[in-house]
Amino acid sequence: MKELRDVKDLSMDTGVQQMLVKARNEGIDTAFDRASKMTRCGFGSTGVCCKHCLEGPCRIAPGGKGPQAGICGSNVDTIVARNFLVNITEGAASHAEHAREVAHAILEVAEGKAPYTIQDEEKLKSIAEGLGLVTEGKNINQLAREVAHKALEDFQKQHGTMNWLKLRGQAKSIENWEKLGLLPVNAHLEIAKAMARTVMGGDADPANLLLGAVTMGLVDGFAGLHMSTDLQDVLFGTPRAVKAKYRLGVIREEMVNLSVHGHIPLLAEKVVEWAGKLTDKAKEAGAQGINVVGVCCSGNELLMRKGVPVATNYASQEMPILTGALEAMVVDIQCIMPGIQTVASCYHTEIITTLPYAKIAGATHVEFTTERADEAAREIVMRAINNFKKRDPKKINIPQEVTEAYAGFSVEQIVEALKAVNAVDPLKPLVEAIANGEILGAVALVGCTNPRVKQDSGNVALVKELIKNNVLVVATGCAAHSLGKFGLLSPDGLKYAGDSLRNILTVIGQANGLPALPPALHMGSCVDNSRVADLLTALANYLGVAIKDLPVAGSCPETHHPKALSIGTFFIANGVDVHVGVDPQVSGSALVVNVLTSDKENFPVTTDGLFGGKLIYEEDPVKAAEIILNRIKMKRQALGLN
Ligand code: CUV
Repeated sequence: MKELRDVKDLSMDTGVQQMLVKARNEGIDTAFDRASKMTRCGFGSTGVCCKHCLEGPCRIAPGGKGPQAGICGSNVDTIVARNFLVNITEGAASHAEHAREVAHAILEVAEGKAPYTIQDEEKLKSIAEGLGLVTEGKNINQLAREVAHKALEDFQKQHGTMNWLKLRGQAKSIENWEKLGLLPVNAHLEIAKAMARTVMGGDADPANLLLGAVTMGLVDGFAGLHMSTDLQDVLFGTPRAVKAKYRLGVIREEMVNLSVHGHIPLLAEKVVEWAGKLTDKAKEAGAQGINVVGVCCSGNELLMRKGVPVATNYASQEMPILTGALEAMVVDIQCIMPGIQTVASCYHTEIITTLPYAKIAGATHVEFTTERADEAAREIVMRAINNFKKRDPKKINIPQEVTEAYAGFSVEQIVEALKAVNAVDPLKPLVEAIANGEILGAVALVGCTNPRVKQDSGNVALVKELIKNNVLVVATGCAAHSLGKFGLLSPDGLKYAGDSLRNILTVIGQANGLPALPPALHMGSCVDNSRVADLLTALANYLGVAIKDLPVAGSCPETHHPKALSIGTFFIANGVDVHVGVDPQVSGSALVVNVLTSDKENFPVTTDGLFGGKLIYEEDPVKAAEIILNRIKMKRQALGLN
């Protein structure tokens, strides 16, 4: 049995460390300790294990030792490329399903069948116009219905190109994808096709499989990220800057604590609404009120629109339960560790699953559909209230640290903030600062935390290095939580920034009545990486260039999920370099590694050559920052900037 690691090596977050000690004292297993005990499979981690038929599993040993082809004759390049495409398809399918749920909800709202009200009519109108719909003379529900139908077409149509790709893609990127024959028709068709091409006896050309991965990245980007964000903004409002709190200290002993975990805000928003309505019941139970806290991307959705505090991010999702003061954790889809139920079974916490295709054995299931959103949310909150009396006071131990952070930086909010500096031409100050080098470039910090690596350390170290070099940082997902916990979503974090970046963010902040803008702007959940793409599209269009020409990059130092690979592929398809700090499990094939990571001068066919962006794999965050900075400088030079 492998040794457990010192808790100081598991997370930067002292509250998480405190809970890990508690877990060990109580004999409770957590993801961090399971990660220490788990040996990585040498074949699986390099992508060379093929399990696509019953002749195998076959695996190709590295270094030319042993068989160099599977029983069917697949070589290592085909096996690795095929596994990569399968991974990306899983990621894209997750986001497409998320978007489809929201599109379906909008249709029901428009038909008066679901208890939500459309919050951003202006955005609805602009989306409708972008989709080529006639808006004049139509009321909001009519428009919402037509937009929902256009969205659902992206899961049904048999010809042409996905509507959302034409709505949100940058023209120069679309031109390139069309030339390469990569445009997706509809999300479900492409996902089914990817499953069919990765089956035994299907596609056996590694280069072709990798191009299939790019199409899947486009499915994720448009029928996942963009569609989700657009329709969620319509339904729940477009985020505006908010101030909120981070870390386990947001859990309050005197309150009924209910955490919301997962991804789709349809559930999360309703839980917040009902928590507000049932305060009296909580008081009857002896609590002072109801405290909803966020975990992972549901946490981000609620933070961005409502300023709901965030308890923790992915790797430490079991820790809120270990405080002994969490009455319930309600979940929907994605990134939910089944391990939460094992921990909860040692406490009074009730885990509540809500969707028929994402249950956990042992958990309570309260089926959530949009039609019965109110009944379900009421039941969930009442369950939390009823659990308050079941607490064991001896087990309560809540870490006290809390940090303050700003979030809510939608593109609309960023543009509005810039208008305070230049009302007529808001992007001008930003573009000028990039042009004269005051801002070197921009990087989106995205993705997760991973129990195998010290939580938050890669995300924080990389961003400190970038802002020191005057790179503007935007952030999403659990990576943004890392920054929030360590002061980088607060103006105080500017002490780590280079002089010229600090000056610019101070000027913009002060024009908006704040001491300064934070060094990293929190743009939302993982699907809100669409906001990053929108910002890049706006900048590229302003300059009349392609996104691939911009001095920008994406970075994902601590990911764990295939979704990160599909989102990354979407950005690479747009010509944006994407760094990952965790092994993408393709190293078994030199061909695949070269296509994805080599510069265009160094290999005949690369994503760098086809799209202008490449994958960068580097585990050390400081070295990764250096590579990113060099690529940014290279792109600046190509634009004639120094
Ligand atoms: Ni979708 S994908 S751990 S919740 S960011 Fe969080 Fe974000 Fe990664 Fe999951």
